[in-house]
Amino acid sequence: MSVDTQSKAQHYIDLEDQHGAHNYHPLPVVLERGKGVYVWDVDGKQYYDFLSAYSAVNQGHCHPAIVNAMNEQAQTLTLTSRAFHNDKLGWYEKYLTEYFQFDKVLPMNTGAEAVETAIKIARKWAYEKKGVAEHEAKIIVCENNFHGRTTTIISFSNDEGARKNFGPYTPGFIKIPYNDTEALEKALQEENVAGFLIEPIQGEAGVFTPHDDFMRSSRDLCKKYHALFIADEIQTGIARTGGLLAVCGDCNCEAHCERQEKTYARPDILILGKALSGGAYPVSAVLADNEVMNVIQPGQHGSTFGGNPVAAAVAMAALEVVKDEHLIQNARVLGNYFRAEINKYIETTDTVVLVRGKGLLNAIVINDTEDSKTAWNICLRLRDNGLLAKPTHGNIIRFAPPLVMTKDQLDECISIIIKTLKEFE
Ligand code: IF1
Repeated sequence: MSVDTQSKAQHYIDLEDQHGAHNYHPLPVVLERGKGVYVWDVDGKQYYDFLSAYSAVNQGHCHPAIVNAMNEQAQTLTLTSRAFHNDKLGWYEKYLTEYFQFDKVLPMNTGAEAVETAIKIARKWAYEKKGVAEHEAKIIVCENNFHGRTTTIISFSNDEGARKNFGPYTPGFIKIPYNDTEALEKALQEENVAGFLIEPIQGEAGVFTPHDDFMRSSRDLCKKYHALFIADEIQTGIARTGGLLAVCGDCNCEAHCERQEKTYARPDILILGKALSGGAYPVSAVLADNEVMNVIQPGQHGSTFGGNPVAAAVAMAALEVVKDEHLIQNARVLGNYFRAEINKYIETTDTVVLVRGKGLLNAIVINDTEDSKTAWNICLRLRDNGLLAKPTHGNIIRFAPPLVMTKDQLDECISIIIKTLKEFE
């Protein structure tokens, strides 16, 4: 990097620093363009994107089908609010509910809003269908969860940074250890439980992957105790983990199928976001069957932008891409290959302890303490070597490239990653 170009990137970083709230600590790289699995910085340097905007860009950057759908709709009708009908929403709702096999959808914009929506639906269901006493409904959640940043959601976080000094906190949540069926059953035996809210893989916790049948046994236990099984698939859903959803288990079909009956931990409430738009636009959704969704009646929930025509057009295009380009299979095959290759390297070194994940949502654990700067320093070096990834803790790096990657591209990425890790041996 010459002095000149260094100052160009620095200019943008300084602008953010001076005029933006300091609520983030980004890797020092300033991006101006993206295409497929690549992004380019303001100096024209090309990188592989190994974060995919936290799994929002599963379909790759600026996918032409998604961008075209967005452009076309943006020139026709952008927003009506839900005070009036529009000619896209119904088609989108039909498309989405058929795609994921639920009776109904409630459209929102961001992930946190969709999680809030699911919590509200679950509580209302508990009062009106389960007979829980007013104001007593409880929702079971897991330790080290990440479900967003609203005041209610951070109320049941145990991340100090996300939570501290934002109280008073919303009551009504029971926390259990992740991946602990016994603790779940015990919690479900408490009175007034409305549901169990879970990430099928904990992203922020370091791509923590539960044992194989944790989802199925959670679903079965929820059924047994008449509580709603609520899956936050905002990050894990839409092909990322090598299934249509992570709760699909071992089935990698493009749509719901018979085989899936054997492996699918079907949620009572399914929460989607991020890749629902391929990263082009904030689109989230909550899906459920009539028995649950019908507790919401006019005036009880909504959003100005939720279900707007641009969102509807973009989401349909984004989900078509998932099918057309076989992203589920690609994520599964490349994910298995990625972990196998990284494992081969791990056998030769003490630098990396393990690789874990599912499909193309993976992380490596570096042989250092959680409060070290090693993962950050490795990410800086990866950047220099042309690959962008982000630490989730001091010693964990998440690897989640767009799912439109080819095997040849992934091979190049694996060599960049191993070459970089070797610099830290
Ligand atoms: C940030 C993490 C990822 C999510 C799940 C809901 C939401 C998210 C499972 C909320 C959002 C993002 C938000 C992002 C960081 C990021 C993240 F590291 F913090 F945990 F992806 F792993 N449920 N996750 O992962 O969705 O309201 O943001 O649309 O900067 O906070 P949102």
